[in-house]
Amino acid sequence: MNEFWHDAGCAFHPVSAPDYLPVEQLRQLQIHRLKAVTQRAYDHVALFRKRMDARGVTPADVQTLKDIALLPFTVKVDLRDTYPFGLFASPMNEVVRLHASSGTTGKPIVVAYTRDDLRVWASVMVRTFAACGLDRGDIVQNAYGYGLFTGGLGAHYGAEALGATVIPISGGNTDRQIMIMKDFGTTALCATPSYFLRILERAPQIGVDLRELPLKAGIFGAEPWTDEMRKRIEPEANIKAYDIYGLSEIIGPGVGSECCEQNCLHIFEDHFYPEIIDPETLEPLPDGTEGELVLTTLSKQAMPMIRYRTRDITSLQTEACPCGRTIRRIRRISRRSDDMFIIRGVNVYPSQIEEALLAVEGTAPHYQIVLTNDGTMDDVEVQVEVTPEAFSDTVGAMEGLRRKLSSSIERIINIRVNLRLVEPNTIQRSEGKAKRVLDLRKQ
Ligand code: DLL
Repeated sequence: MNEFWHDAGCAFHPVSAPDYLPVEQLRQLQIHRLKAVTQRAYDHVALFRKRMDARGVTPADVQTLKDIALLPFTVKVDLRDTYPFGLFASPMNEVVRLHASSGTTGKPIVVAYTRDDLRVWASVMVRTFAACGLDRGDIVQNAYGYGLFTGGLGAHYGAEALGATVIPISGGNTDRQIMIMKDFGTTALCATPSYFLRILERAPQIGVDLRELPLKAGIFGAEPWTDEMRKRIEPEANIKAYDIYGLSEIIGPGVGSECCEQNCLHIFEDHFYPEIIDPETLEPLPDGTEGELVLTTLSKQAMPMIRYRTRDITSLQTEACPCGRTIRRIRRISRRSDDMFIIRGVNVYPSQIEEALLAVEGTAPHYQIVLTNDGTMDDVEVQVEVTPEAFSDTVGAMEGLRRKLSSSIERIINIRVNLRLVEPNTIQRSEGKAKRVLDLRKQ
């Protein structure tokens, strides 16, 4: 049992000092850094300079934080168009690391780090782990994939810098994950929430009860997951499941994290300046209003990102968090503006389906949304696994469950979808990011 655990929780940890800066001081720091990063991007990145020139804006026009609205946006396509190194602001002999994120099509996007960038990355990951109540003495099993994906090395160096003991196991090989968790006394697991579901499902099959292990915390991110999912996971594993957020273009994991309140994610805004915009009009939205998260890296050297449109939908919460951190929070990201699909004219997000399914007892948290088109109209089928207990019920009971699920979805999205109950273990399990939507319309 980890002796530090009980004192951790929301207690102030020295490594997290920047989380608690007086707001005025934080704003001063941000404006100072915003001016510097704008100048750096203007001086060293052709695409950015061209866009600023086209708008008739110079770095000297940025004098207050509000002036950020003068700056042009950056989007994912810009990274593709300048593949591989076109957005770098540092010479190659200062770039010490590259990562890449495989997009849905063609070439990946490439991101770069100087030595200082790596220091910042480790520091925001240290703050992430501290916010989730971890400290030296914790044994952190890192099941995020190592490699070009930022999850593995990002979490690795952060946990090490915190002084925790890191097990660099990477994703996959579930039986070995469980054995190590048990034998090494893992106290925290870093993984995608969908991979943790796989671990959760496998453990009893090999005779391990996760609730009896020293495991106390799950540091889950890299994909959307709902509060309903958390309600399922926490009691089943007897852990606290924390949501952490980040994206390769900005740094990787370490952009934001929940604290022990588990209510919205603090953004490490001394390094990543958040704005919320209307994705249609591109106008900034007031705090509390839902819109697209736009991030500007305030300290990145190798690859500064100015007003990067994340496509992630959330809102900024400005009320003080009871944990005492002064950095602002965002609501959990339930959806991306580009993962929406339209059925019979209605906009639907996968997270709405997840919320509806998990609100009903008798289902396993494994589902898939299949989109088809018969030549005239789009259709959707939601496939959900039932628990082995529910599966052995009578036909009548199964039909009752199907109807319950169907109306639970209808209550949330206002239309009826085809709902198919499938046998336990038929939906593919993920070792990284889950693919919830199977879109067969394009074939
Ligand atoms: O997924 C970085 C990461 C690794 C974050 C490990 C957290 C933990 P990318 O592969 O570039 O980077 O994917 C970034 O994943 O724009 C979101 O759409 C989604 N995402 C990441 N974290 C969350 C989260 C990493 N907590 C994209 N909730 C982002 C919802 C998330 N979506």
